Amino acid sequence: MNMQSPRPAVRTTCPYCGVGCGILATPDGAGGLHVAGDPGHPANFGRLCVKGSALGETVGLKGRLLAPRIGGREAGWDEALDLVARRFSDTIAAHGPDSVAMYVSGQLLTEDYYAANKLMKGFVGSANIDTNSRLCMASSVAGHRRAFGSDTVPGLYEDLEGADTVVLVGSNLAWCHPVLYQRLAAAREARGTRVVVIDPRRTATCDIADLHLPLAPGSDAVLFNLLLAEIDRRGLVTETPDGLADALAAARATLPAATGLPHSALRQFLDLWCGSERVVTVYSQGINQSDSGTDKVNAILNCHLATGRIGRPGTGPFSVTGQPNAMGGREVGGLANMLACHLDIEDPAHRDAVQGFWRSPRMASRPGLKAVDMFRAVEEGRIKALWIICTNPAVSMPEADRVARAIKGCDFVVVSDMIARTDTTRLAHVLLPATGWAEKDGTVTNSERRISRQRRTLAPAGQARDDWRIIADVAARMGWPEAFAWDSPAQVFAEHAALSGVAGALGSDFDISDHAGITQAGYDALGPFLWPQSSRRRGGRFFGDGRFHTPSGRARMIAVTPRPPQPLSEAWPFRLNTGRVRDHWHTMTRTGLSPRLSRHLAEPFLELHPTDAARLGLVPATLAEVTSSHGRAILRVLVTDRVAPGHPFAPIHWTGETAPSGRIDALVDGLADPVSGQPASKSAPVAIRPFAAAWYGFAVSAHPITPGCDYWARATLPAGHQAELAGRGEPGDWADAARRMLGVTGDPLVVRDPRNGILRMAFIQNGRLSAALFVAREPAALSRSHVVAALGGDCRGDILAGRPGADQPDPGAVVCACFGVGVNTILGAIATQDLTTVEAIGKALGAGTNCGSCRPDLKGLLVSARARAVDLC
Ligand SMILES: Nc1nc2c(c(=O)[nH]1)N[C@H]1C(S)=C(S)[C@@H](COP(=O)(O)OP(=O)(O)OC[C@H]3O[C@@H](n4cnc5c(=O)[nH]c(N)nc54)[C@H](O)[C@@H]3O)O[C@H]1N2
Ligand SMILES: Nc1nc2c(c(=O)[nH]1)N[C@H]1C(S)=C(S)[C@@H](COP(=O)(O)OP(=O)(O)OC[C@H]3O[C@@H](n4cnc5c(=O)[nH]c(N)nc54)[C@H](O)[C@@H]3O)O[C@H]1N2
Ligand code: SF4
Ligand SMILES: [Mo]
Repeated sequence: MNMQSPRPAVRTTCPYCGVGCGILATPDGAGGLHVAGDPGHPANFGRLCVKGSALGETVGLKGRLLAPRIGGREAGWDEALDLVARRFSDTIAAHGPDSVAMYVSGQLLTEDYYAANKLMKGFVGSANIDTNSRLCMASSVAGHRRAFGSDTVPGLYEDLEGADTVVLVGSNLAWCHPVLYQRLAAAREARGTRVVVIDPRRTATCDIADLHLPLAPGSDAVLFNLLLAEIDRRGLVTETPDGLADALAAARATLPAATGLPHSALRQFLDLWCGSERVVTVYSQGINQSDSGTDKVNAILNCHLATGRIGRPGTGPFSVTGQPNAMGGREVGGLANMLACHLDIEDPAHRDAVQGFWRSPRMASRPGLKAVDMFRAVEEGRIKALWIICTNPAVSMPEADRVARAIKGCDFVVVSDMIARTDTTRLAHVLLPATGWAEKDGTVTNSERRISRQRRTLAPAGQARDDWRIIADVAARMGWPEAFAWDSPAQVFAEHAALSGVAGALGSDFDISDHAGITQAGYDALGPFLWPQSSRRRGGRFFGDGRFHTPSGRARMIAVTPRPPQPLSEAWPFRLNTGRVRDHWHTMTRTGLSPRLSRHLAEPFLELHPTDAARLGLVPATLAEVTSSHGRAILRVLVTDRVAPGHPFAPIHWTGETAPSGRIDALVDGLADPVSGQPASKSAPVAIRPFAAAWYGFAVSAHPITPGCDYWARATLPAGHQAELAGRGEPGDWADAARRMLGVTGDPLVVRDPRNGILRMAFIQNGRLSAALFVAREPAALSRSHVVAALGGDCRGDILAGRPGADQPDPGAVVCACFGVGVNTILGAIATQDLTTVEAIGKALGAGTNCGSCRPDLKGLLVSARARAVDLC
């Protein structure tokens, strides 16, 4: 094969967030990919955010799991599959179907997910299959089912563009659904959409907010009850859903104090919402991840149901999904309390229909264990064989240390992942290498119910196999070869579509039976489409006709009595909020491979209000030790009034691989919503105190860094690696410690100033900088971008100054990841070229003109530059 021959672009779908952007991927002939937004895809019309744009940097073989492993040694596929099948079969024979479990993921493709659900519910005969969507969408699912009688997202993305008012509640859309945010920002620009952000924290999303309501954490149900009472007072109730009177009574009984919002802001919100016939309320994890998340979802849905603002253009509640296939997982029944195709596991007629379709020997007859309970059962030895696929629970589950211990103590643990070293793969008896995004074929469903093809563009890495095939091969070895005899994902999809026809006949909203007879060619050519797709119904919005999926056909309003979040105490006086950053994805197994994505925020941090910081004696850029009744973390202190006093924020992304003391879920309680089982991941009671570091450090190396000190956080660079470091005690021999840490040999150049504990070392090999270490008693003050840029380049001793010489500009921390434009460069250009708009910055420097993810940051810099200019006058 000619490695250089240009190949045509392949239409595929982004593997990150639930926006589900279409991508044109072109193999570069050397194992890599060029990616661009697909102008023809209705989710993004050609746009991509920074994570999508950087996909090409993450498809290499670095870090991949390339062959099956048993007990740490490489093994053949047959041996590994035989072992998995035998251990699962033996455990079931000895202890019954409920003694085994699968924990899967909203990042699996629908075909993978379908296979896993069929195996567990229909053939093992247990519903002990749950998914990380339990941590993500479970409260939305439960809220939808209570209100609509089905887990249906009624609206479409275009409704955000057609609305007069868009309310974003518990959603940092700018960072977490960037392309949808860009579509909203463009609509606002074009037609003056009013945007309300409801979030205790002032996020990047507030950049386009006409109104930001920094409500007290957990008080959303109070706010939406107040809204419902106001809707009633103004005579805006136009519909008569079931439960209307009780819901109104509960709403009228709700007092505003708990929101902590000033009367004027509250009034403004009520006026805006009530005054906009076309209103969309978008909600996400600030609502779902709560011990009363389902009630909060219903408090929102109530307002739309009472006013009939649902199912029509520019209206509706809108649960934006996190993972690329969170929706597809719900469609196949990946949650322990669902069946398949939105059918009910509790309904005998539904169970019989699915069992008949699958011709399966048995059928789970009751809901299985939800994630938190599942890992408790693992801990207690009730689950004796566990298969984890496409998720990293040792990091992402609440009480993560306890979950990791439970997995470690389990008799038999299988992990399917594409990456060799994660906090979870470390605990497995058997590791199965899965193909990654660019290597697999299948479908995903985005937040607006649009099913898109993900298409294979690269050959599988090493011996990696597709998840659906691995599951089917194990099922065959467990005795059910005929039921899992698919040859391709197209066949799995066809079967799923056929089953959805059976479900549709039983009244399910999810019905794509138009595709039941799809051929390989049809599957190859399949363009993005909205479900449902059947002779009964095709595409469009749900519920505009006032017909719902409840037995009465009417919607149900739920009487919500708001509950405050878990109380704080003297021992744990802070409520820790947790969430995402712009350029990283979850536990970073993929985004961490991209140097570009690692520049925006390179270590775990704690956003703390200035009054809290002052009270705790915490200086910016030092380290804080955060503890809870479950665990401990050490985080960089970022003092900011973006957060409220008493309510700090920390990101979720760091792990045992990247920053072992930054694992946030080690702190988070397993407390879950009683209806949905979704954990309250946004409100961990914690204590905070300074971490007594004797020294702070920053290191770069062309080789992998293995720090081994009390605090470290490492990240990938174009020419190697970097790490932030700190320790309580100093090593006896720094040069020796540095060689071990930085993977280098030889004697370094050294600069030392014992008075302030400054020690700087540079390792130079063949005239090039191969590693450097900067140590001080205070947080290392040096230009990281300068040192990073110097790594691997010609080097004289002057790198030990830690900053550029007077003749070299220092670009500062990277703001625009696409073009690598630093904060100093931007501030300099704003000042010298008199730039006043984000567009002008783009023209001058290129920053913000590709994916647009940094545009809120650029706007922030314009504001701070203006403030500085005023200060100087
Ligand atoms: N860059 C990036 N994007 C992602 C992901 C990622 O890892 N990185 N992950 C994807 C996934 S799986 C998901 S689920 C989504 C999540 O997307 P989002 O839900 O938008 O993201 P989060 O940062 O988890 O939380 C959203 C906001 O909830 C706020 N919040 C906390 N407590 C409360 C409260 O009591 N009330 C209200 N109203 N707000 C509160 C937080 O301050 C935070 O700003 O993002 C998806 N997109
Ligand atoms: N405190 C707190 N905790 C949270 C949250 C929060 O906001 N706060 N958010 C929660 C939410 S919403 C979510 S969605 C979870 C996410 O948490 P996780 O699902 O644990 O996070 P990921 O890093 O996405 O894990 C995916 C794993 O699958 C692997 N992988 C990728 N592609 C494939 C594939 O095709 N096949 C296989 N077999 N493996 C693959 C990756 O390498 C990685 O190890 O975290 C939850 N935890
Ligand atoms: S918004 Fe970004 S992460 Fe989400 S699907 Fe689109 S390109 Fe991927
Ligand atoms: Mo999620």
